[in-house]
Amino acid sequence: MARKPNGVANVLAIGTAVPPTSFPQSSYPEYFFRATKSTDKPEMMQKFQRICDRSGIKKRHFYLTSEILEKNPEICSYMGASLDARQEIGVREVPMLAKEAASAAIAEWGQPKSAITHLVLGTTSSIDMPGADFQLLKLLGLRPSVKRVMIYQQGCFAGGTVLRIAKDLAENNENARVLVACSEITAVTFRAPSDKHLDGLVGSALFGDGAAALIVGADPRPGIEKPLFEIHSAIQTVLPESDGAILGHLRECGLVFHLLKDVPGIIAKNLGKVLGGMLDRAGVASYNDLFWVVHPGGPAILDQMVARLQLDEEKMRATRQVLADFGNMSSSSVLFVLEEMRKGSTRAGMRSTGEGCDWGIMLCFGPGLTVEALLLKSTAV
Ligand code: WCA
Repeated sequence: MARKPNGVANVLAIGTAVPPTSFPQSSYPEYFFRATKSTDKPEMMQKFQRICDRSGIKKRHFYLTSEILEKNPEICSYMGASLDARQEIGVREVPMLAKEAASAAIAEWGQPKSAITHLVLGTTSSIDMPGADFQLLKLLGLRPSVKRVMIYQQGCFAGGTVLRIAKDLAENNENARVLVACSEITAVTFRAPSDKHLDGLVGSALFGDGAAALIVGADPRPGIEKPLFEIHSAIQTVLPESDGAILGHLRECGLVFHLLKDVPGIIAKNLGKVLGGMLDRAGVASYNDLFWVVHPGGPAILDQMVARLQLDEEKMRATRQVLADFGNMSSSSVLFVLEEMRKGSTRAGMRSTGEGCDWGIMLCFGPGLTVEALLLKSTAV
């Protein structure tokens, strides 16, 4: 009988990757309307400019450059049949970007690839058989007997899902070392603006490309593995009265996103109930005693959350930094925030990887509305 490990799962390394081409947000409206041949719609362009100006984003990275868009004009239409072109890109590029992030995580971990026992991969940017998990296994040259879990089409909350699953795998299988990754490419959602789909404008202003990978395992080997965060508990829940607030439909025209204006309000209104148990478990009195690793869904969500939980603005530092530098990269985003949390803690000379706090909450949300939250404990820097 295999023995169970003794301790909780730990994050042992983190790696991230983005496509090389970045687009400044300040000039994106002009670029986007030109690339989609929509410059004859000046009012919509002004609205898009207003959304970009309010986005809190400085730049985003995209696999889709103007050259690639010119070669794939169907992706630039509003609702034209384009799934084949999008899939050709996503099926190839999602595992490639995941490989880059995973290689960085494995390098930081410093252990041989043969020590990886499980692989959990999340994406909403492609779908295929065998899956992106299989392609990643091949690209990295992992052992064929690595046990894989592929999580498709869950949207932004999958950044929490992959870690929740990795925690269970790490804590129930002796010597398990789980490679966890999320990889997102906006080639599946990119489309021309339309006044019939104004929430689509919000997505075009916010979404970006990126992949992140972590190594997760229990009972870190002293002197060999350096734990960054302990994962103490994980929850998933559906928010009340939130049906239809975030939807994504994969059709011949690609993935079409719908976002109600109410999304920030629904999330803020329900967070207290969802997270109260974690506050008790951490044994702290105030949300300000915790560090926060939040999905950078959009500035309105962060603003309303800060107001409702009466958080100090600095608690959103890592999240707002990732939003500014990369935009909303769906499931990958929250893992970038975790990386920014520990890097920022080191840069600022803090005593712990949680910007000086012992306990913290990782939070992400997506279609459903579904919330994933994990209670983390920081380690010494
Ligand atoms: C709107 C809306 C609205 C404001 N509909 N018009 C990533 C990558 C992938 O490949 C795939 C998926 C993903 C990620 C998925 C997700 O994370 S779900 C996204 C969750 N995010 C949100 O729901 C966005 C939250 N909203 C915001 O952060 C802000 O509202 C926003 C940055 C969009 C605007 O900033 P604001 O609210 O401070 O400013 P305004 O002045 O209130 O809004 C600017 C304009 O945007 C207004 O129009 P106008 O003509 O009066 O200037 C609003 O009506 C409009 N607007 N939300 C349609 N959901």
